[in-house]
Amino acid sequence: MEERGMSREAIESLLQEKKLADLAYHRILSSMCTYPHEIAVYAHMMFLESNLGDSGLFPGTKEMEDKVIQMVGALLGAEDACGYISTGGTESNIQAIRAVRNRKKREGMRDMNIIVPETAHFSFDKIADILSIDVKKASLDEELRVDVNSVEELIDDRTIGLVGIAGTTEFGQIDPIKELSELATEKDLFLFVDAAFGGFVIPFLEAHYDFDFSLSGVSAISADPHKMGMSTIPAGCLLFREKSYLEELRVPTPYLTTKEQYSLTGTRSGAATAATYAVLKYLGREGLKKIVGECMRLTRLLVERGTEMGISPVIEPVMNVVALDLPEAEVERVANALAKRKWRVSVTRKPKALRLVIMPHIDEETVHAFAEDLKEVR
Ligand code: 0PR
Repeated sequence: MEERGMSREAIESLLQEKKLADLAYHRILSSMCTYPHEIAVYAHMMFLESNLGDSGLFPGTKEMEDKVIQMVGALLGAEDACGYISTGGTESNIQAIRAVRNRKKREGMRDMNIIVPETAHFSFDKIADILSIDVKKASLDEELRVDVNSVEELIDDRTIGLVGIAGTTEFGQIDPIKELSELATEKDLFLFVDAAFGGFVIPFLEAHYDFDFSLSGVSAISADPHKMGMSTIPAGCLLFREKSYLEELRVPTPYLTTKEQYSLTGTRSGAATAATYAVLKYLGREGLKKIVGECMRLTRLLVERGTEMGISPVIEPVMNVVALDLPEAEVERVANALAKRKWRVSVTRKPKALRLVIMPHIDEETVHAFAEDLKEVR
């Protein structure tokens, strides 16, 4: 830091310069984030100083948090679910598994493991490290859903929980949560559904998928408002069916205005909570459904354009994620050639494919412009 501060104008121009270096979302097809809705931005700005880490000082924000948990719980099949607003999918994943780990540790269990699909987000590798548990990876079926037989084979007497993904990061696939729920019930295991991406998509799709608390074996769900919920970063929702699991995360906070805390972080943005509250209230289910509907229409359009040039998707898209099946040796070259044309795409691991996420910042013109460039560089 310099000894003397700079003028406001100088700072503004510095900020402008940095803003210009950042990419605008409109040609980004690799991200699960998007521009937050205008009403979310308005609410975020209004509650910038609000800290849910000491929520007794901000009872208005706390009320909004409780209301969001109730709204999202109802959306996901359990109006009386309990939980809190986290910083996003990674924190929610850590905390969901930490809750069951703590429960089992209290009961005297050691050397625990959980079983996740091979497609699980890399945050589960962090979980293995932070929580000192073994994270076993179950194999997939041909449609890139977790193979429930493989999950069952991996269960042993040290297994404390199963994880299913409703909206996989790379392929947007939904695991057979109903079968996992039955297995979890039969084996008396905790079942966590990572719906960080799918939580605000699946309820609004034309097809029906069982993936939420309406399945009695589902113990906890994560769904991120800062992905398809149109809110600001950082906003994730962690929900438990039973309060007793949330209680496993309780830490006494002697000198704060509240006696306890459940979150992983201490100081915690009330702004993103206000943003989430505002945008969910503003859009309602109808508004979210419209957004998802448009993303799905454009997803189908992109698949059509691909098919016209002889490129098919690895799986028929279930949600607004498309993985285009190019010859393995070609994928990186095509991704790089697209990058030269200012598109941002990503490449999946297994199978290797060109991954495109059709977020709400993508419009029809953009899909066509992208398809034309793809046709030229492939
Ligand atoms: N669970 C699933 C299924 C996810 O897809 C993700 C993130 C997480 C958990 C973790 O969520 P947080 O990143 O909120 O902690 N999925 C994207 C990914 O890692 C996130 C992302 C978003 C990546 C924007 C890039 C980007 O530009 O690919």
